[in-house]
Amino acid sequence: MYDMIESSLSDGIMIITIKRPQALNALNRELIEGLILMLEEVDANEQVKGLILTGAGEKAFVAGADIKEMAALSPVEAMELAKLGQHLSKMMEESAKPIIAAINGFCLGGGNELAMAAHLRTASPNAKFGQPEVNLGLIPGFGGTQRLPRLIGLGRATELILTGTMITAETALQWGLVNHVFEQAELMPKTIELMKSILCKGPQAVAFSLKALYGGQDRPLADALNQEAQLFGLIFSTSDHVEGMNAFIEKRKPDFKGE
Ligand code: DAK
Repeated sequence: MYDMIESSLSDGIMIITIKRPQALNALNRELIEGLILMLEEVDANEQVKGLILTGAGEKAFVAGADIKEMAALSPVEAMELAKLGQHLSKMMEESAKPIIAAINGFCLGGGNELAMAAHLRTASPNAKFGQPEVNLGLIPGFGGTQRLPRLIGLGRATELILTGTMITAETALQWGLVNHVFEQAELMPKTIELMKSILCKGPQAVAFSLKALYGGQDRPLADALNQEAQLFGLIFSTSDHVEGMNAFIEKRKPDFKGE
C-alpha cells in the first residue's frame, strides 16, 4: 500500500501524498486502510505537529472512490467500505493536530469528502470540485451529504449533489469550500506557510480550539457553549497559557512548549 502513499516529515509538518496517477489518485480500499494507518502515526508521533494531505501530480487531488473496485461490491461489502471511510474521516476531524488538504486538481466524490474532513483546504486554480455520485446511480457515502451543506449551505450543496456538476476553484473559494487558492507552483509552499502560522501558536490552544469547534457542531448551542467554557477553563491549567500572556505583557514572542 505504501506504493500508493508517500510521506515526509520536516519542521514538524508531515506531508502525505496520495500517489495513484493511473487512476487519478482514486481511493481504493487499500488506500483508505493505508491512510488510516498514517493517521494513527500522525496521532502517535510526537515529532508530527500538523499534517498536509495532497495528491501526486498536477491533475488530481483524488478523483473519487475507485469506481472499478466499487462496481464489484456486494451491499454488505459496500457498507463495510462506508464504515472504513467514515472511520478515516472521523479520525481526521477529531485529530488534535491541524490537517490541511492541499488540492492540486480534480477533487471529486470521495476525494471531496476526504478534503472536507480536513480542518482547512487550499487549492490550485485548476482544481475542480464536485459530488458526481448521482452520475453513477449512487449517493455520497463518505460524509458528503452532511459536511458539504455545513461548509457551503444546504441550497448550494443540494444543487451540487443532485446535478453532479463540478465547480471551479474560484467558485469553491467564493462559496467557502476552500480557504485559499494559490498558483499550482505555490500551492505547497503557501500551504506549508499557512500550517507554520498555526504551528507557531500554542499546540494546546490549537488542539482545544479544534475540539471546541468540531465537538460543538452537532450539539445544541447551550451544550456547545458549556463545552467551550470547560475547555477555556482547562486551558488555564497549561503552562503555555502562562507563557502566552506573560510574553504579551513583557512585549516578546512567546516560547510555547506544548505543556
Ligand atoms: N475510479 C477509478 N478510476 C478512475 C477514477 C475513479 N474515480 N477517475 C478516473 N479514473 C481513471 C480512468 O478510468 C482512467 O483510467 P484508464 O481508463 O486510462 O485506465 C484514468 O483514471 C484517467 O481518467 P480519464 O481518462 O477519465 O481522464 P479525463 O481527464 O478524461 O477525465 C475526470 C477526468 C476526473 C473528469 C474523469 O476521470 C471522471 O469523471 N472520473 C470519475 C469521477 C467520479 O465520478 N468520481 C466519483 C466516484 S464515486 C464510500 C466513500 C466514498 C464514496 C462512496 C462510498 N464509502 C466509504 C463506501 C464515493 C464515491 C465516489 O467517489
